[in-house]
Amino acid sequence: MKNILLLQTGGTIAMHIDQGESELNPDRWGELLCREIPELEDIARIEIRKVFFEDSSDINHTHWATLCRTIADHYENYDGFVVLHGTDTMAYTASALSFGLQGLTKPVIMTGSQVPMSNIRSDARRNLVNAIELATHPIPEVAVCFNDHLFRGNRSTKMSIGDFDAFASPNFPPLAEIGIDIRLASNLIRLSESSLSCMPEFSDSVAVIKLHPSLKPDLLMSMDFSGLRAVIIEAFGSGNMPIKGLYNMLPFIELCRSKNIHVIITSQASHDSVDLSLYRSGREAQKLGAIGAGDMTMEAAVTKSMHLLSFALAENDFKLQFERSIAGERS
Ligand code: ASN
Repeated sequence: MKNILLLQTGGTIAMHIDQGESELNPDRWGELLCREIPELEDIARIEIRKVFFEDSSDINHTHWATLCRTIADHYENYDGFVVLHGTDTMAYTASALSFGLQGLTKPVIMTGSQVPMSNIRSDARRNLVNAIELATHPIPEVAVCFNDHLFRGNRSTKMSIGDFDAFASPNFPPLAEIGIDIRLASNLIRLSESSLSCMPEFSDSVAVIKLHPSLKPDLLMSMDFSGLRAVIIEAFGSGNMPIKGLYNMLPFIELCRSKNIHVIITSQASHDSVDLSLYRSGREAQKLGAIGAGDMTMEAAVTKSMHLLSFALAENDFKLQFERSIAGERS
């Protein structure tokens, strides 16, 4: 029987409905789990560890670092890891872990739920049982298990607030589908030839700007640029932006570049890939040094920039690293 370490970080899956109120309750959680799902013991030998206990909106890069270190510290003693996490920022944490824990030879499966475990119609039980079962399989990746699907972590994104089918992986097929049997897409699962390398540092000098018609670049030009090392512009379509009159974004990109701030272009369309060569605005941005994010999710683009900025990379090396796949995050 495999040994699995279950890491608790908070989120709805850990909530307990008490007198009509949902509260994060770290102490009740372990007790509830053992009482309500005794059959977990038939799947694996499970040890539970509380790493922290947060609504996932309060999770930041320091929590990612703690998770990376916790997994690395216990790596030799377990066959797989399951991370219980709030759904709101799970895709960010999954992406961050994929960059912070490279060369994985064991599964790191993240899951959570839309409804607290103690609620009769909760999805927590199914997601947790599936995640633990998957952590016993040969899946040496950081992945998100939700509603009978397993997605590569750095390809996943939260799509729904109210649906049990809360996650999707718009530009990469699921790594597994869970029905009567578990169907692994073995041809898609990354195999590591190296050993684990834990890189828990992430820079927080990154900001995302979402374009919309009539967004005034003047507002952006007057912001405080100190402490900023990368700007991610969530542009339209294949990476397009206004380039005429009052709303021309190119002077803003030029200003960022003159301050050695990396400019990365992602898209508001989640399917398919940014291609800056397709239209004039993309080509102009590219000439100024903007980098296209390809088919990466926003979560992957943000965490990858934060990861790369933690190294003292030369300008061109940042671009080279950003444009290649480090952990299967882009095609
Ligand atoms: N607010 C919760 C969280 O992300 C949402 C959830 O887990 N379903 O922590």
